Amino acid sequence: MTSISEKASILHRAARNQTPVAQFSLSENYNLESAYQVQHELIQLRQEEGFPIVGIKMGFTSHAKMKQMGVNDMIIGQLTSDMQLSKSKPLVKADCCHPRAEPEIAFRLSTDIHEPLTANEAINHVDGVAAAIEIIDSRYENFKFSLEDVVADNCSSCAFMVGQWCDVPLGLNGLDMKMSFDGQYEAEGSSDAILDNPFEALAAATRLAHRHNIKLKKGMIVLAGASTAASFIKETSSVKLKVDGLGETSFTIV
Ligand code: 0L1
Ligand code: MG
Repeated sequence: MTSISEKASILHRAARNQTPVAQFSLSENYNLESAYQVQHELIQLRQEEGFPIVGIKMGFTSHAKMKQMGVNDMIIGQLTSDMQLSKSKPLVKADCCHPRAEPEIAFRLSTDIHEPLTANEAINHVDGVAAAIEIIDSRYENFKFSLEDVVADNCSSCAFMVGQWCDVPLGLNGLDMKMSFDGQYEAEGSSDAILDNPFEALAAATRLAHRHNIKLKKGMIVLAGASTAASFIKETSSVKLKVDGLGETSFTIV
């Protein structure tokens, strides 16, 4: 049985060397609480490299994905500064194992949050909303994992791109989200697929952060979850997402 620290360093090395490893759950049982401890140690290793936490991401926020995984709750991962892409910081494919892109919506927190909030309360703690693309990349062979494995692996977090921050609207339902690879349509979904209402994903983030001892601080980014299944990035050199009412965002891949 590998310890919490060993699991964290195995996953950290796998990410830094782009060499996927066998999922732990094939050879041992461990619980969700231990998995979050691994995640915390993994994030500590990134912080020791000089990359602070800049946000969190929600996973399994669609009912279809929860059903596919046989789980009935979401998962939460942590975003560090090295994961954030920009116009001048492309995704370097050689730094990834087998990346996939997801169309998402991002929130920016306007206050620290110390307790679980409802969706109606959470809306008062954000000062920006934006179109966002998350790049997930499992550190496990064949992108296969148990619930505990994926939580330990920081919920497959790899990179993310956030568009221009917009004022927070009263509702985020029914927004069409279209993702294209190299100008070609790749996937389309509705913001309704994000837990029926992206503000509910924000509320769930406050609940899971509180439960798993993850701090939510003013200025942090919250990725609310995907509106479609993730798309494999193969020979792609640019990814763009357009969200009704929130504009568009894009990044390049080298
Ligand atoms: O929703 C997500 O960001 C994915 C969470 C982890 C599961 C996966 O890698 O598909
Ligand atoms: Mg995601």
